[in-house]
Amino acid sequence: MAKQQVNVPDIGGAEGAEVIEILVAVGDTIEVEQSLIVLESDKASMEIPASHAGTVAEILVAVGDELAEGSAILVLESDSEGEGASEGESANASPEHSDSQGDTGEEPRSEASAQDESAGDDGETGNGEASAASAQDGAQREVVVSVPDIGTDDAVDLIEISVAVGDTVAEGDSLVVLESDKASMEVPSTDAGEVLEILVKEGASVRQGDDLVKLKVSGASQPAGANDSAKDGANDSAKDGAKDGAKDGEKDSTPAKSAASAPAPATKAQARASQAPAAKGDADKGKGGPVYAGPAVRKLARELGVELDRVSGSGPRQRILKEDVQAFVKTALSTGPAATGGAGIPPVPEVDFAAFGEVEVVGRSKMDKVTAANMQRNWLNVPHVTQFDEADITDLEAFRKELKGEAEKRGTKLTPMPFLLKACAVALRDNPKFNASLSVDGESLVYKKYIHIGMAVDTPAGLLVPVIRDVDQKSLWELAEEVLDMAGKARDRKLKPADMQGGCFTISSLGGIGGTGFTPIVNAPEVGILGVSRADVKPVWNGQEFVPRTLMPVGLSYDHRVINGGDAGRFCTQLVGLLGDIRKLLF
Ligand code: CAO
Repeated sequence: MAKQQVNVPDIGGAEGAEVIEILVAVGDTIEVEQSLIVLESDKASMEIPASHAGTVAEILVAVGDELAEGSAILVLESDSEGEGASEGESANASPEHSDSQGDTGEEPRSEASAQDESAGDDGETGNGEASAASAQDGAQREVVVSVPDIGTDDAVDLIEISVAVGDTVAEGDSLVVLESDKASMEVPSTDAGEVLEILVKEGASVRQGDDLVKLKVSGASQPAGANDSAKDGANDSAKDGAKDGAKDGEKDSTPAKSAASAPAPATKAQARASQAPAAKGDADKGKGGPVYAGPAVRKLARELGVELDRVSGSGPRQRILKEDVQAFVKTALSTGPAATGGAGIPPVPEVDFAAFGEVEVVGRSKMDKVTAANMQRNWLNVPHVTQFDEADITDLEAFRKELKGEAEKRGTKLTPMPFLLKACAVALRDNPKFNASLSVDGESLVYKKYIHIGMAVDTPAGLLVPVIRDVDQKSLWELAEEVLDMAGKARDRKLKPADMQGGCFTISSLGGIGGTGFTPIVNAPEVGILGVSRADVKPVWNGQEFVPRTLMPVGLSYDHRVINGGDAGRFCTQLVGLLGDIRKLLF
């Protein structure tokens, strides 16, 4: 097993870039070029791809760490000979640093030869080597800043010009913002100076090397020493790349000279990198589309805890500007959580309904308002999943009908509800997670050793949920009586607060009303609720023929922080099995 440390490649001069996402875990098998982490500087975001295949043995960074070129990212383990460096050796992650020399088996190129080649290839302007061309030497000279290596030959949109003629810019200031369908990146100024001319229009399609902005720069052209050092950087990269490539046997797709280019997303890694937040934006389609925002805006939004898909952009193509993020925060602070719905959720706009016809405004009861608040709290706090099934209650219904006379004699009524309570009690006993609650800090589960089940009751005043205690210890007749009693008290508003406390699980039956299925909201801190719909006779294939069976639809909603799909599947399967053959309730 060869171990190899993967380091941050040339990130185009960014001095410190923050780890904003780690995309792999220890034990993951990594392909060449697979993204490992996402780095973000104040100018660009970048995914750092793997230069080698292997298994992640160790991750050496954490989200929030500041990394620079050469910082260790992770250790890869690989068993294929020659694929990686030998144990303990390190490699820069960027494919730019793996040279084709490895393929040919040639000696690594010397620093000089790498530099010479780049000069020869690119001519005077050093296209790709430096994105600025000096027009004139002397105390004042003109420099044209062009599109740097953006990692693609395709044209990209220029969506924002961040400067105006006459502006004074510092080296590194953003001049324009480019955006492809997946990425956005700022092109920084290569020099300090004054903007003489804007050579492009907003909305133009541009490619690497296209001229963007002409600057008047004070002072002589870059001193030889400075150039040298830039070249040295490039050569070091070339040298490292050649060396790594020789070891790695991988192909270089970009000349190593990119190290000397402007600090814009100059390397392939960077260009891809800027895809990271944009791709994220694509996923965040709260407003029904991708989020258009530059890295600096994304950084500001992260710092302020603002979800960009909730912010309306006032820039071109609804691009979100810094001012938009600031305005969003101001509004959220001034309107407060009641109006916004909390958690930064934008309020539903107020509509003058009377403008469309006659209306009547009726105040809501306290109970309605409390129920609404509870529903919203539970809906927002609990990640819900609902599992559906159908219970074949043909035999249960036959048995229930047989007992109708006896129920009357007892002065009670035997609906499906007591059977549901009994079946749920058995399923809760056998699947104790459903009878548990999550501690407030999320660190533990509280398993309840009692089985108290809430029963949603539809009353004229609103929804009430009395709790039937120790369901597992009560007979069907006792349960039938209690269902009637509690439902009656609820409708007569005679329930005491204690009657509605201590539930472990809830049943909401709309079977007497109708419907084929619904997704009930978990009554937190409970973790499960069973929604029961109206049973109906349906044809069921018994292996030879269709036979009429009475099927009762059930929907089990659960808190996915506590319950997994497998748990819910087992609970539901047992439940419908118990209702399908009530003899099993005896065990
Ligand atoms: N399929 C077919 N028929 C059903 C049935 C089902 N799943 N469940 C009940 N029935 C039948 C009953 O057998 C009864 O018929 P009979 O009088 O002929 O026997 C009839 O429907 C009415 O039953 P019921 O609703 O009065 O009694 P119940 O014990 O089934 O339910 C209670 C009691 C309190 C749960 C119910 O009255 C109720 O209030 N349900 C509404 C719950 C609710 O609002 N949930 C939503 C909460 S979230 O908004």
